[in-house]
Amino acid sequence: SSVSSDKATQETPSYACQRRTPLHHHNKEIVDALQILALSASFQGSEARYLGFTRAASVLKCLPFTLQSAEEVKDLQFCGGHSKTVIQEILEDRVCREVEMVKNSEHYQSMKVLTGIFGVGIRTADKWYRDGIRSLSDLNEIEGKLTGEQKAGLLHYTDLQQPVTRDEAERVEQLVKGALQSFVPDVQVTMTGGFRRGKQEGHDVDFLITHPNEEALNGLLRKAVAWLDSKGSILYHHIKGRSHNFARSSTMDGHETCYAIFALPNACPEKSPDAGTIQPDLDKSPPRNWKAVRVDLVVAPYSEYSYALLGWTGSKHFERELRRFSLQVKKMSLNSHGLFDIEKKCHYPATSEEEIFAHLGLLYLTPSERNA
Ligand code: DGT
Ligand code: MG
Repeated sequence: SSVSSDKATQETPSYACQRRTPLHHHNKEIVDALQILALSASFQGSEARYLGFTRAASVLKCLPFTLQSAEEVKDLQFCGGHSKTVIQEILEDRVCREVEMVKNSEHYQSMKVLTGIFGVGIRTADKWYRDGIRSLSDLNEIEGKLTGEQKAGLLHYTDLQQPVTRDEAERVEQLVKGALQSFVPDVQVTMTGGFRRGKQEGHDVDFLITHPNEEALNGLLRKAVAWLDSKGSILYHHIKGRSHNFARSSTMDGHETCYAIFALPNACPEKSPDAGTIQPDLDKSPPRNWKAVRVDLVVAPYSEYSYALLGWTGSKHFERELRRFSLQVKKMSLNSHGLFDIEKKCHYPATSEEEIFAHLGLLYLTPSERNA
């Protein structure tokens, strides 16, 4: 009908950073399917196909209605032919054969398990796959070749596969703040990543740390992490130092960062009415009173804080689009440290995220509108 095709032909700005992408949207089934194909493409090393499916999924996240007929798909913008075929098949048959094939393929399943290990990227997982490794138990044979990070990832695999809840993230925040404030009482700590965008669960908890006085940040991360470690709160960590001589124009980010696995103590149980009754202890092994949780701690100097906040809030696709827009449309290079105008050869300082959007000539999007 003309009404539905009008809905689909409404102008969609081409970059994800030019549109509001809410956390909850109307086309979950199709978005999930496209994201499986995107992931599979990335497992196969095909960056172009990964981007094609990711962009199509991201466009659907902004649609203000649920797609119902294959007819509506024809006019969708920024959806390639392959993605459109997938969407139409799902609308007509409820399932897409290609997606089902991917989900059942040995490569996809093994890569999903292997890249799910902390410290294992696509390249490592694919190399292992080509060496015949299919599952976690196969990794015991090459245990000696694993990095410290990967050994820790394997050891805490089951816990780290469980999503981190918002309540757990807030308890991590208390731990982190307590440690940092014991050295610098007025240090600023902000939870970033998916939780800042309004997600109720995540794969890790991300924090950004800053202070108006740059001196106060010197050595702070190492001291706070050592303090937490001494209390038994840390199962694994490594700190990447600040890279002082990194090129401002590069896409690499060089903030001092701690990649950690925390032992998060369980929440105190609510007193139940029969709290006093004696329970028979059938299982002799003492119950574990902590959960392993992935935590990233990033330190940014005050002058770069807004750029670091924007860069660590995500989503990953939103960040990627923001940098692509900056470069292609504005001829500016954006990263978590600042914004550089390539033609005018100057930096743009900013004291808020709003200012950065303004520098780029973009409508301001709140964190919860950046779920691209
Ligand atoms: P999740 O999976 O629930 O934790 O989802 P997010 O959105 O929190 O994803 P995460 O934790 O992987 O990353 C949060 C944001 O931080 C993401 O948009 C990109 C950014 N980010 C992640 N790793 C790095 C990094 O090494 N350098 C920089 N500059 N940004 C990073
Ligand atoms: Mg995160």
